This record gives sequence, structure tokens and C-alpha cells, in this order.
Amino acid sequence: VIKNIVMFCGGVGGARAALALHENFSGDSLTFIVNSGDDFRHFGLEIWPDWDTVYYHLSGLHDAGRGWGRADEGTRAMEEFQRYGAPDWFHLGDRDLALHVFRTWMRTEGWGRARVANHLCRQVGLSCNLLPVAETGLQTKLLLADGRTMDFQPWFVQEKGNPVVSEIVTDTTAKVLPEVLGCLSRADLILMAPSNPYLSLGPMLAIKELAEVLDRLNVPKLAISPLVGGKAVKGPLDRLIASLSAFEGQKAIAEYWAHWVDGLLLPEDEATTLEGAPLKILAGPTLLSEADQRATFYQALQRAWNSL
Ligand code: FO1
Repeated sequence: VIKNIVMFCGGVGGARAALALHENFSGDSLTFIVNSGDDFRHFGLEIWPDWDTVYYHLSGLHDAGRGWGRADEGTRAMEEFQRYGAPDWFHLGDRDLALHVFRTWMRTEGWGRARVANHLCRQVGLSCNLLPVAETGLQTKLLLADGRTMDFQPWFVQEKGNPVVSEIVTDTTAKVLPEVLGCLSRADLILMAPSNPYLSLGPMLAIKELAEVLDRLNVPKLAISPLVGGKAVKGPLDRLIASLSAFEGQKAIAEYWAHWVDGLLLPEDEATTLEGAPLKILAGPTLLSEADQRATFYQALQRAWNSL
């Protein structure tokens, strides 16, 4: 039986897969390692967007429509920010704001990221490990085809991910949380969530220390494709594949993951179409927005684990 699962996660795609695991396994056996490449400071507050998205999903506090942020959200704080002429391209909802203020306060009191994350999880009844990958934000930067260099959030939110990316610059020397390495050493199965491999998962794997640990770990590793029908469910992934990969669709994803994992989970009706793939192809549900898809996802993982 699978005892300890570690999944690397980005934002929305990662959050749904995390929920699928959380609904089917006991929390203590689950670790989610979340990208911190999108983290940044806004109005002096520490924002961890991908971590927040997974946290809100697992605790049931998430806004299902947007995919990010808090449910039952208000705009009063935003209206006040606007009154004072504050930049309003990044939306902080009334409820969400409390998370960022309190977290920033804990950090200024000297709490490390793992302690902050664990405290917030226990407060909403989560027993899983939900850990940012590194002690500092990774500060992913984008080199654009028009010659500009942008930080992740202004590119993604302010410019809606439209400017063509020619290169993603990551922080290869970041300090991985010791808690992350501890959970990895106990893992029976390592998963790559159906998140954006270039923007969400790649920045974690680009950390040299983590890449070395992953290479050495001799446990089944499985990536879940973020593409359905050959297309991204949400976000800028299709355009990134076009500008960063020599391949298209699922083939681009398979080529990306071949170095890192043993198998790739594709939607049932697409698994047979990928001939000559550089890694083992498995079939199962990958779109995890409905509870019944999430239940069969868990069965597909068991099958994959037995076969890898
Ligand atoms: N995404 C947006 O598209 N617009 C926003 O105004 C926005 C605010 C925001 C606030 C807190 C938070 O935790 C996430 C937020 N996100 C917002 C989502 C986030 O920036 C992106 O989804 C991820 O960085 C992409 O992985």
C-alpha cells in the first residue's frame, strides 16, 4: 500500500489534485510541496499565491469560480486602497487580506516558513504537510520576446500572461526547507501535479539541491498532464509550449517530464495517441474539478504505483 505521498504543486491545477488526494488519503500521509517562485511582496505583505490557492482549496475556503482567493470575499479594502491612489492591479480581498497580514506578522516575529505554514494548516483542521518549497521566494523572472524582463506577478496578472516569453529565469541556489527534504526521504510515491511545468513546477526542480535529491530517490515518480484534449485547462501554458518547446501538446509534456519521472498520466482517451513517448504512459482522469473524477483519480494512482 502507498503510505506516504509527496506531490509537487503549482496553483489551481495543483490545488485540485491536492484536493483529490486529500479526499482519498489520510492527511498525515500527504505532503504537498508548493512552488514559491510566484511569491512576492505587495504593500509590504508577504504573498504566497500558489500556497494560498492550495491552502484555500484543501480547507474548503476557496473561491471556486476564480480558482484563486477566498470564497465569500469582499471588496471594501480594495475600495479604500483605490481611494488613496494605491496600485490596484493585484486584488486583495477583505478576507484574504487577513491571511497576508497575519502571515507577514508571524514572519517578522521570526517564524520560518514551515512553522507559519503548519500553524495556518492546524488552525483550519488540516493535518497534511503543506510546505512552500524554499525558505525564500524563488522570484521567477521572465525574459520576454520584446526584450523586457518582468517579475512573475506583473506578467501574469497585470499583463494577463500575454507577452511572449523567450526564457524563464529561476533561482537555482535557493535553500530548500529541511521539512521538504524530510518528507521526500519518507515518500513511497512522488507526484507532479497537473500544474504548469514551465512556470510552477520547473522553478522548484531548477533548485540544484532539490534536483539532486530527486535524482537519487528510488521511488515511483509520476507526472499528471495538465493538458486535456491537448490544450491547457486554464492559463498561459499553451502559449508557453509554443514558445519554449520543440514539440506540441501532450508530446511537449512527455518530453518535458522524461528526465524527471517514470510515468505520465494522460486522460483516458488521449493515452493511446502518444506513440514512441520517452516515458511510460498511463491512463486516468486528470481533470479533477468534480468529486467523482477525484475518486477515480485515486484508483488510477494505485494502478500506476503498482505498474511503475
Ligand atoms: N490572480 C489574478 O489574476 N488577479 C489577482 O488580482 C490576484 C490576486 C491574488 C491575491 C492573493 C493570492 O494568493 C493570489 C492572487 N491571484 C490573483 C492568483 C495568483 O497570482 C496566480 O493565480 C498565481 O500566481 C498563478 O500561479
